[in-house]
Amino acid sequence: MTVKKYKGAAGGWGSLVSTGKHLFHSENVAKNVLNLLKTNQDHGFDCPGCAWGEEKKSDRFKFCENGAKAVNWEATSRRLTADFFEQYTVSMLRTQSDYFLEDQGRLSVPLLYQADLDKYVEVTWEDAFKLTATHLNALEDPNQAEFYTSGRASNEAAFLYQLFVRKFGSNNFPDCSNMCHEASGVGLKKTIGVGKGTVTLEDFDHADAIFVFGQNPGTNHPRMLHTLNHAVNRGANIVTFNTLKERGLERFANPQSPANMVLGTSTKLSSLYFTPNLGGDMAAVRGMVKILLARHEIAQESGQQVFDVSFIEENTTGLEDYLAQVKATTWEQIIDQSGLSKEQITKAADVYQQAERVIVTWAMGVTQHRHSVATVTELANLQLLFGQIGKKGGGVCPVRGHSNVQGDRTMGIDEKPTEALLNSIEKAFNFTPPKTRGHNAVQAVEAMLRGESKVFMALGGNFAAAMPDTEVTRQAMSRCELTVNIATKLNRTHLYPGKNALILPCLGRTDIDLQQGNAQKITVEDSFSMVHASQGVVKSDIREMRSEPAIIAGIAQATLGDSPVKWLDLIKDYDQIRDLISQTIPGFSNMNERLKEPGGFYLGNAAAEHQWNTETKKAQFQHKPLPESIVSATQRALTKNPVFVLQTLRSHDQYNTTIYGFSDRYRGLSGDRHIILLNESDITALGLTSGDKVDIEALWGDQIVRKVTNFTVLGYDIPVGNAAAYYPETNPLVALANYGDETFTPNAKSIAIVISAAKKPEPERIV
Ligand SMILES: Nc1nc2c(c(=O)[nH]1)N[C@H]1C(S)=C(S)[C@@H](COP(=O)(O)OP(=O)(O)OC[C@H]3O[C@@H](n4cnc5c(=O)[nH]c(N)nc54)[C@H](O)[C@@H]3O)O[C@H]1N2
Ligand SMILES: Nc1nc2c(c(=O)[nH]1)N[C@H]1C(S)=C(S)[C@@H](COP(=O)(O)OP(=O)(O)OC[C@H]3O[C@@H](n4cnc5c(=O)[nH]c(N)nc54)[C@H](O)[C@@H]3O)O[C@H]1N2
Ligand SMILES: [Mo]
Repeated sequence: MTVKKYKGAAGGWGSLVSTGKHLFHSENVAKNVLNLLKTNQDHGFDCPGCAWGEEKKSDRFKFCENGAKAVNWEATSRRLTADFFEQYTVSMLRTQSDYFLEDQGRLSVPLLYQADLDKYVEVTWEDAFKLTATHLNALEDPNQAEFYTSGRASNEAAFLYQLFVRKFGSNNFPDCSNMCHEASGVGLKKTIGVGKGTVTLEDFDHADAIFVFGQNPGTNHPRMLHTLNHAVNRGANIVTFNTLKERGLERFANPQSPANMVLGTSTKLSSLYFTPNLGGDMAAVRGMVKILLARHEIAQESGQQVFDVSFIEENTTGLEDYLAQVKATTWEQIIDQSGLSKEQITKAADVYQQAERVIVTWAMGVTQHRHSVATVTELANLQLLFGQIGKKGGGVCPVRGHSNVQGDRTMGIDEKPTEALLNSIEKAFNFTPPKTRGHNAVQAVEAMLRGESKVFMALGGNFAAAMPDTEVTRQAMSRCELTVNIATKLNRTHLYPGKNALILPCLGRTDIDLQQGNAQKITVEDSFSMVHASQGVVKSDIREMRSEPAIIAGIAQATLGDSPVKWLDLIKDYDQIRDLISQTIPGFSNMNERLKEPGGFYLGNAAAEHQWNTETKKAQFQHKPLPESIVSATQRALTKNPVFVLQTLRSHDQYNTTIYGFSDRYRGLSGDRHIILLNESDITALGLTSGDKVDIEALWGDQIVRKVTNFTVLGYDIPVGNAAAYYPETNPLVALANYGDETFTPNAKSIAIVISAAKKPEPERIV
């Protein structure tokens, strides 16, 4: 395998050709073309790809290449039935790749694990619900069950789920958000009082500069490239901080622009592109603030100002402590940790200062480090100094992952619910929900490992593959008395059943959801707090599949009876669920009526209106020192060999744990996912050559050896000392206890590792 530089721009013909290939693969071409045309249209379904918002202007694409993959993989005509398990035991399936599991098509009948046969067999829905209810009701304490949610679940499904779990008596809501943007929520809440982004999509039309940190939109939020492209065409500056030179952030060709497509032209997106060390963003931003502070102090001498002093005075607290912290941070620390020079940081500060309106966006490159909350608050501090929060064309924008992960939280999927939420549930449903904090994803695994939690239920997702410390997580799952997975496709989690296990096949976004003969819509919330309806268009061969709300209602009815609501009546018409949401969740009053507005409705953002929902009722500057180092001295002391910092990231051909193929097109990589990217000089220093096989071992400091073997090392444009490899293959390297301060988010982007020549050829790969 080699690295070929991708010469095209992101988007362009490459993405159209690829979209066509994926349409073909799903064996459903006609239907899928229909699907694409209805994705994110007013009467179609919300793209299950990502949480970027919808452009209102009709000249803009409503779907992207990777949205197309997500749609087509879901809308495949292949069906997995119980016959499949006549050929395979669960143990046999463990030796198959994730790609193989996914490729078996949609789950179409409820399945029950039979431990003696090591197989799943068909079961009726009624028996599946009964078995679940029996296990749940047999627990000594409701907190002995874990209720996971992955961010594709609709608002309606999530609302019912949390109501069921709270009435059952627990706040154990491990959530994919715990592995994702938790730090954004925690950091923003502390600083500006709202744990969500403050901008709308329209703000991007007014920004003078957009700073993009730790994010690969070309692959993960392709519709964002269109927004950035429009901003550049207006003359806005894009400044990127990314450890890798991501093609999508360098150049973009709009597949819908005749000039771009016929003439082969493209737009240069980032006017400045910096490649900091992994975990170096906080230091880089601290450096920018240090420069801007010095300029502010000089300006003040002549009665001028660089910071927005009146905004700061009116709206904030904590400025002095923060500026003292900035002054205490040395340039030596800043340069060493960021890996950027003072000149580079000065250039970034220049663009920032010259822009009247600035948006700062970020994703996993910021949120999956130990000091992620501190990095998020540093970004928010910067924006506060210049009064950017709430300004038209300015603000903070954590770009969410799953298409409804933000909405699920809004609906109450939260292991640490607010008083206000619990009070309104009590008022609306006349029972007292549990007040004690529940388990997040890491705590859920720990509780299952200890044997304390005995039931694991998942509303979507692929917990056993997405979570760190793969072996440990799988052991935890296997120890359960019952595991229940509500899913569209077979995945690795299903291969680690508890003593009893169910797989319950559900409808996806693209499918028509008929209840009482009427097609139902569901709703989702995007990264910009816009809530809109989504309605499936595919009249599939749905066999025994049921909708997520119907499955939750079935389980709830079997477990709790008609309490606190008549579950089965509710799902006859989802308007009724929405009426309950209107009664319970702030911002959703009159929901059914407001959904009729084209494009849905805006939930609003208090911080953007300068209402600060913090303890002091002001925006609060935070004042954290930089982390001492990214790899601790104790970790370094564990080896005499060179230590690298590894990030685990997504290829262009995957959706989280779903692997579509083996081409990481924009990075010029294809054929194999078991690779590790290193700077060419680091490869030489290790006595290796690009293309050699290596073993990778994590440095954590407990007794467990965390190792992956036989990866191909490849020379790449990456800063010295940094490494990159794909997730989920490298999840065995992340210790369960290696999580962020204040978040419990696994540190998937800063894993201390050592690399050595491979010891022996590996037997066949499992994942
Ligand atoms: N097609 C597709 N779309 C998706 C997904 C998918 O898997 N496939 N997943 C969805 C989900 S759940 C999420 S959360 C998002 C994820 O969206 P991203 O956050 O874009 O996903 P990652 O692949 O983890 O990419 C991290 C990016 O940050 C950079 N980076 C890593 N560490 C650092 C750092 O310390 N500093 C800086 N400056 N840069 C760094 C990496 O080089 C990479 O470009 O995408 C969503 N959309
Ligand atoms: N090392 C490392 N680990 C990571 C990350 C990383 O960057 N590095 N990223 C983390 C992040 S950001 C996230 S969000 C998590 C993702 O963690 P998850 O959300 O748990 O994982 P997914 O791969 O998105 O889940 C895919 C499965 O969801 C099911 N599914 C798909 N659509 C639907 C649907 O409509 N309904 C239902 N019920 N099921 C459906 C299918 O069975 C499919 O196999 O992984 C995290 N883990
Ligand atoms: Mo995510």
